[in-house]
Amino acid sequence: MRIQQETIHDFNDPLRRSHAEAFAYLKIQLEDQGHSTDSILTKLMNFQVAIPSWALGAGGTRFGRFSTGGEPGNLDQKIEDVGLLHALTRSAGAISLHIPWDIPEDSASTRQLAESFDLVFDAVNSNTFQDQHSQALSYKFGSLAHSSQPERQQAIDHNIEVIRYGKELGSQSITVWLADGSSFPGQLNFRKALEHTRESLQSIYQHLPGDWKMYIEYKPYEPNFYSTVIQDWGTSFLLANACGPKAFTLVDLGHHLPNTNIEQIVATLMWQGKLGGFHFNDSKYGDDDLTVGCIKPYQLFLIFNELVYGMENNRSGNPDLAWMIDASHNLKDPLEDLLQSLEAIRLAFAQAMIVDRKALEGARQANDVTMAQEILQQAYRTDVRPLLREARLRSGAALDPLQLYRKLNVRQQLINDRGATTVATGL
Ligand SMILES: [Mn+2]
Repeated sequence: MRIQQETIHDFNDPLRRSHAEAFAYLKIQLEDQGHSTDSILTKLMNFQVAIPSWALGAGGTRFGRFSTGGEPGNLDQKIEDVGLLHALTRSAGAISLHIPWDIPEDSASTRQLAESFDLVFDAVNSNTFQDQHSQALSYKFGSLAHSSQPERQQAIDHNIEVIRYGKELGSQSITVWLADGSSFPGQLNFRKALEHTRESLQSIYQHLPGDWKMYIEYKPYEPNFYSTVIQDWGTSFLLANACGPKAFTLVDLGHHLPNTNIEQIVATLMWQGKLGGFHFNDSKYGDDDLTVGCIKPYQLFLIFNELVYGMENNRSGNPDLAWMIDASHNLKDPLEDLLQSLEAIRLAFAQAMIVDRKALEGARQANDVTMAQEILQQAYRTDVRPLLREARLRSGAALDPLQLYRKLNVRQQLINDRGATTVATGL
């Protein structure tokens, strides 16, 4: 299914007048505060968030799985779904694949299909957290950190294969997330496991093309419950440094213990030029994979506040960040959920861009704690949705993507085309 530009135009028409009023009001407010709305809009229009192939179906990572119907059953259909999101929002211009779930049969035609939706391939993701039918050795007790060399080598070879597929598709980065760890005290020699991981990552790094990056993700627990080899940002940072200048830490919002100060982690990594990418989701308790911004929108704003500061004060050469939504859950239509996540991410980004940074630094220098808090909350409490709508209007997207999605009965059309019981591959 493809959404035509004309459909979007017709949908926007009756909404234009009230949008124009709201935008004009906000524009005056922002310009009186010294902001250039055009520059904010340009940044918003350029801000693209990758959609992972595994977020397009109902999640299967927890206990049960309840299909929404019309789920994509192959790689082409996954690309089509991201194409829908991108047509509606013009802000989801990339797809992130998971190998072996998304091995392209014919890379050239897969690339062509993506291009026809104006999509590029974001980071490719390796998978050594589950066994595949065809593999010789099991990852039950680890992969890159495994106590025995043949298992480690198999996992290294898999990652090299993932890079090869990524090259064929025009991707320029690989994300490594390891489930390796232990569930019981005594099970693992911590030091050996970390040394093995470092050596394995270094072997993969040797196969990284010159213009590629490697992102090393961390997670404190799950699926292992006693220890995870790459448990936190510090361990990831240490490994990225051991690999070299093309390796970076990747922050996944859900991969922290409760109440961790994630914005401070962002500031530290950007100071060191080692923050590579970001996975968005939200959570109440752990790695809940909930819609971005649905539980802790203020935290998301505080994180973006550091990201924007880091990007504006990039003295250590932090690379452009890879942005991706990493969520997958059971209840909502996955495409609607992703539309909500995209909106929440862009909202936090826009709010962070209107923080009065000069006044904030002044308040900090004067130790005016009250005013520092006020300045942040002033930005957070500004309704910046007209900015998001204006950015969409200027880039040819729908003023209200979710409303148009429902109006077009997209899910029902997908069910008609693909059936009610399809299962997104790999989940
Ligand atoms: Mn992730």
